[in-house]
Amino acid sequence: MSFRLVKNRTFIYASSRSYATEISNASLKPSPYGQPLFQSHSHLIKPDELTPGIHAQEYEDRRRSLMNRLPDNSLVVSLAGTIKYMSGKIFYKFRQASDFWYLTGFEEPDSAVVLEKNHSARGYRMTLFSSGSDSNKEQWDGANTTFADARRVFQVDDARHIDDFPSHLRSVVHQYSNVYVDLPSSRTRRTSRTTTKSLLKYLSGRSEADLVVESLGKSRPKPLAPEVGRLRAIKSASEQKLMRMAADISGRAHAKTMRFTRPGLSEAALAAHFNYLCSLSGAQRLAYVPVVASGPNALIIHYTHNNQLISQEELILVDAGCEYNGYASDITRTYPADGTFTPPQRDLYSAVLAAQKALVALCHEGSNLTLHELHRKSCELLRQELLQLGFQLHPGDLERLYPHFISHPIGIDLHESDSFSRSGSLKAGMVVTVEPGIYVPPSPAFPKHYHNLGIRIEDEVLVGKEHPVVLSASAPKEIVDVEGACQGSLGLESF
Ligand SMILES: [Mn+2]
Repeated sequence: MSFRLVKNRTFIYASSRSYATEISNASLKPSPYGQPLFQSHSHLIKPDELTPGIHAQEYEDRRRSLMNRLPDNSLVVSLAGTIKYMSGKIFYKFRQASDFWYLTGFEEPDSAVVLEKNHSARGYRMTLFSSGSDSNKEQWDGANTTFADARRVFQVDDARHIDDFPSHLRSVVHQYSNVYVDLPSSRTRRTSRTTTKSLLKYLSGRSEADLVVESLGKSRPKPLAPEVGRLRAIKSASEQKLMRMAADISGRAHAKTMRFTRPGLSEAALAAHFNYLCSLSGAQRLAYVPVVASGPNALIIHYTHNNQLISQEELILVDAGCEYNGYASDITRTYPADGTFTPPQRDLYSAVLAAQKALVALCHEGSNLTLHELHRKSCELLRQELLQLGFQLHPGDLERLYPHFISHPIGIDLHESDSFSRSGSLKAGMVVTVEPGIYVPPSPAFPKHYHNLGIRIEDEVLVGKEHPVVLSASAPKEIVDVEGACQGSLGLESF
């Protein structure tokens, strides 16, 4: 039966171009490219796409929008990520720096791009610096993008070796009165004072660095992140599609992890199961270290030890999401370990759920809300719900029960908040989380039957003109659906 099917498919494809593609793919192992391209990975990338789901033209549009917004005489420098090491020479799987990736789609470490605003038809000149091909290195790590491919595939005006970066910068920087660059340590540790010298040490590790420091120093660089952040805040149609897919993969993994859960298992087993399901669906990694908190562990907001055992009648709080084709997802669900909420668990869950749904409904442009206002609403709603459950709320009590913020923007980064103002109104095309929670410490100030319950419900919401779209809808949220998923009655076979 299966043999016949394969033969039929071969017959159908034989007269089409896709068959030829399949044949040529087979001969492209190992891939001669530095990252997946249609020619080598047609199962991941369509012909016009530069990275899965995003066309080369969209990358061009992003750069153009950035350069159009900047004043004349502007120079933009964006730096790729570097490989991080776990210990000695043992490296972590590489993830590209977010802004660099947003502007280029280029996935190799130790690279940089320089965009010089000019009066050409394109409006700017793009120079990409990378490691280029190196046959010695290739035997160990596989191919890098050649400079010819950088010009052809990534549409750069000039492709050069990263070693030429400092001298190039030095030769052009004095021509520009506005230089936009983010210094590496400002991306990782915002509190530390960064110097231009550390940037160049990082970039080149060469003695001529000091000369370039002088050049940059005179031009007083401005931060690039807020400029790119403004563009990244509004998601394009293709970004929305990728984010929906990321949230859908994570949502279904939540549903299946509910089904997988039973008392006696470890929190780590649940985390592993979630991770496995996301990987199986094509996610490249988890977007963050997941929280799998059983019982009172849920009172620790960022509980990531995930190393205890699940007991009967406990709630499990899972805050987990995958990264898919460059976009993060972020979902929290809280559910009963043995499949049925106890009455106090059900009451507290219903309270958080009612508030969460009311807040989600506000996430459209028409309500003209800022994130600060959404947070104030969440405090009001949760206060009302808690009073109805018999809580006596004295000053400071609500902050104790609900100690975190309601929302953050999400996209390429899990928290796209660094350059996002909580005082700006929600605009169509933004994606934000809505994540109220209640965490009841075992204090005589609060009703005893709610002690040690921690509940958070978090969805990802695409802000619309007139209504919100919940991207994480595949994760069960209503009590009947959560209990159904835990007990195995929710269409999980469709995973
Ligand atoms: Mn979140």
